[in-house]
Amino acid sequence: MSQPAVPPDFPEVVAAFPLEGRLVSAGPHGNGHINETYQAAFEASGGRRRYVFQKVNHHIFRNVPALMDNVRRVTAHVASKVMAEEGAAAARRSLTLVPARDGAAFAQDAAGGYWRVYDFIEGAHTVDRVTNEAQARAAARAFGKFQAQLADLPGARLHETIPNFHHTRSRFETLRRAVGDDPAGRAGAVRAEIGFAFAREADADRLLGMLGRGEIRERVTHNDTKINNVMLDDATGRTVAVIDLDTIMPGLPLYDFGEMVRTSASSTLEDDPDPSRMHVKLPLYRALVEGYLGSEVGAVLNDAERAELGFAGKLMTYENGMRFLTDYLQGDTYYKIRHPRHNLERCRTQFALVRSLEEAQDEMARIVAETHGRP
Ligand code: ADP
Ligand code: GN1
Ligand code: MG
Repeated sequence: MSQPAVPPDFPEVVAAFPLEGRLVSAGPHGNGHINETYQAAFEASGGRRRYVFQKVNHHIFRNVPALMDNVRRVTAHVASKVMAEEGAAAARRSLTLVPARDGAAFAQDAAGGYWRVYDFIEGAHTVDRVTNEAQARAAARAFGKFQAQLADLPGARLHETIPNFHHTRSRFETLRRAVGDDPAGRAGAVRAEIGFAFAREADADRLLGMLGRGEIRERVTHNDTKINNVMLDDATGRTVAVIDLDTIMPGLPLYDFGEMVRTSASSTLEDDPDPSRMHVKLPLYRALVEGYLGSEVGAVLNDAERAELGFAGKLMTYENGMRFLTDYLQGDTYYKIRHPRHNLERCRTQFALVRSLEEAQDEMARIVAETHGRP
């Protein structure tokens, strides 16, 4: 197999960071939808060492210096907590930023692109789909613990790296505008999906209403708790570190839990082209509830938040389905796609999961009540 590509200006990017040794290999890495991720290996006197180079998508993240300020604060805070708990073994339990030669948390290339470097977390991997209950429980425990670690983050309110990121009313209005403008001429062919989204408009306001009434509160949240944003140990399968910190900002814990349900209690991949294969798997849902409420965040959540753990999965799946549909209508400007119907297929599979979650609401409520759902 030939060496996979890196951008032509990669050597200049590498030179902006004080890394020891000679670059011996580099290539694309991971499976994210947003950033460009590469791994690079260096040969130095002390041996071989790998790093992750990421070009942050600044069309999506409009203020990268602010984003990197969040990342710097969050990685330092989490590292100090993990260090206090685990000592030297903590090195791979959180992302470690490598500052650029000028001390900044990122470097810019000649075209104005933003690059950052993390230590490579060795001996670990990510999965795009949960395959067993132990994995779901462990991922939920890791994300729950991570949220609890951020509960006492010192300093000012974090920057909103994408304004209104999980503001479902705003996501709904963006979809409505895309349907009206129809810039790619695709709306006529997706009336069923548009109708599905519009029929659930009231759901868009449910958590926002609770927030407005003070029943639930804003906290520091991860906001992208997809299963492939937690690294798992190659040997034991245990969770190693929560990654992908770009959307850490003020949010609702229910967004994080809902995103776990969407990606970790579902029967197939997010972009399975056959929506009939997609449904909620209740044993995985139970494992998520147990892992999440059994983690340190269990002591942080109030009763109103617990009561919405069933709805949260539906809301985030609905939101993601709307976002994929919006991107399809807008001509595929946001997510990386591999073929022209990719976003539409993702939308259909998400909406199939919404339907399945609706059918399972009572049972999910029972599972929450049976677990640690009551104080
Ligand atoms: P995106 O926002 O595009 O999803 P991520 O930060 O999640 O970007 O990175 C993409 C993938 O790269 C991850 O799913 C993971 O497999 C891998 N990855 C990211 N950071 C590291 C790291 N520090 N060590 C090893 N692998 C990593
Ligand atoms: C994106 O970056 P990645 O692939 O982890 C997206 C999430 C979506 C997800 C859908 C910044 O996540 O919000 O839920 O795709 N991230 C951003 O797979 O938009
Ligand atoms: Mg990711």
